[in-house]
Amino acid sequence: MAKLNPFDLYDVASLLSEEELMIKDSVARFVDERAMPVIAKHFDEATFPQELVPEIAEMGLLGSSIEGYGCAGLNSVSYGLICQEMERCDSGLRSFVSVQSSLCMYPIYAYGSEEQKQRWLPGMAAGEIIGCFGLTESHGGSDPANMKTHARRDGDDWIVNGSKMWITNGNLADIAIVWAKTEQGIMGFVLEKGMSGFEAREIKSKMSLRASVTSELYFDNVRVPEANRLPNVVGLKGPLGCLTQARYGITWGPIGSAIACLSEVIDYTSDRVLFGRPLAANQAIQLRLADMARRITSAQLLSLQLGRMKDAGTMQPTQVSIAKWNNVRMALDIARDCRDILGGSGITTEYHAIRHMLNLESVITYEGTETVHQLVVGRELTGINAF
Ligand code: TGC
Ligand code: FAD
Repeated sequence: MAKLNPFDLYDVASLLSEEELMIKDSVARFVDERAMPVIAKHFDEATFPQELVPEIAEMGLLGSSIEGYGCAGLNSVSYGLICQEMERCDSGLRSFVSVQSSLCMYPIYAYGSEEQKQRWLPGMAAGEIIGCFGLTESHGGSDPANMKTHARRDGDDWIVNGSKMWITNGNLADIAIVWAKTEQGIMGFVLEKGMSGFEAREIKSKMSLRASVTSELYFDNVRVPEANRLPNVVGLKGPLGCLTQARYGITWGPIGSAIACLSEVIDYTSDRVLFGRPLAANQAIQLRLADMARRITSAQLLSLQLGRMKDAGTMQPTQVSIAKWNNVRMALDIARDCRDILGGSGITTEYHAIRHMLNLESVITYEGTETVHQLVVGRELTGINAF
């Protein structure tokens, strides 16, 4: 019998098209050759690896699902594989791609005017214009309907006041997609760096997502032209529609983190000799490794089927919630367990596990906390809204 691939026990690769495999392999090569060598240093120094952005853009990884406007027009499974390979390196790298693609380019593409698409999307695909997405506010991210940020019409402009919290890419961004209450309902505005009264302040002392920029955004009477309002959506379904896109990608990303951690401990436990035999020869260790592989396999199948449903146009938000909940929980548990198996070595960033473990503490919170996704599923099952 052929030896199985420990990181693809159900041969999910055989369910991918040639194009999907090619994309996965080329992103994997980029990650191994260019991103892996620098990531621990960036995490230690709490810096985002901005030097990688031109190559990420060159490979067509920004807004990869969009047709036209300089974008690659790939399918959803390919986008998922991009997220998986990026997060095999670091959640921060995947976050950058998620935010730019699903939270900034997607709303311009889905809710913007033709002029807005022409104005921003090609530069964003090229990595020359960086975006951020401002929905969360400090008084409660799980309940965005309760936002305080508001916009008031003033002639041909809008006046935006308020603030946003925990915004990925905030201090890197040239534009911010900001969701604000208006008299007509929640609307999306494209704020530009340098607009008077618009300020980003980086959040320091993070123990998680250290290789990613996270910021607070402040709006003090920011005058925003009507031409910068996304005209084709009103209501919470606007931002939530973007979250569905990003959460879909996030179901794939943590599979990458989990594979990185498992791969590392398979090597480590094979080499490390304790009590006269390799650590991997102990039943207690093999049980743990087997459990990790079982959970990774389930997650791979869940995300692949989700991607196929997305490409077929049948995917529903509740299905995304199940996979986001399952796959992030899977990866967080695996990263924590791998950290333990590495013993003392597991506490430094020389090994991947603790970095992934700390990152996944954010991933389980952002894009809907684990509880939010559980309650979405509960609502589907019972028909009762428990929020
Ligand atoms: P609810 O009444 O359920 O819905 C309001 C309207 O929105 C529609 N809708 C959705 N549309 C698309 N996708 C979804 N997932 C949707 N969920 C709901 C819904 O049909 C309705 O439309 P309409 O036409 O009837 O008005 O809203 P609710 O206020 O009860 O909220 C439900 C809840 C709690 C699930 C929602 O508020 C929620 O998801 N909260 C969590 C917020 C969240 O995830 N924030 C993430 C911020 S961004 C981020 O974290 C980026 S991290 C990026 C990175 O670095 O990778
Ligand atoms: P809260 O909503 O205050 O939740 C606190 C706790 O209460 C959680 O455990 C939650 O599960 C629980 N809870 C909430 N409601 C209920 C309920 N009804 N029943 C039971 N328990 C409940 N946001 C953006 O808009 N853009 C970004 O780019 C972005 N990037 C981020 C990057 C990082 C690194 C982090 C950490 C966050 C980011 N966020 C971003 C914000 C993120 O989406 C929020 O942190 C998240 O939605 C949770 O909101 P909160 O932190 O205010 O927690």
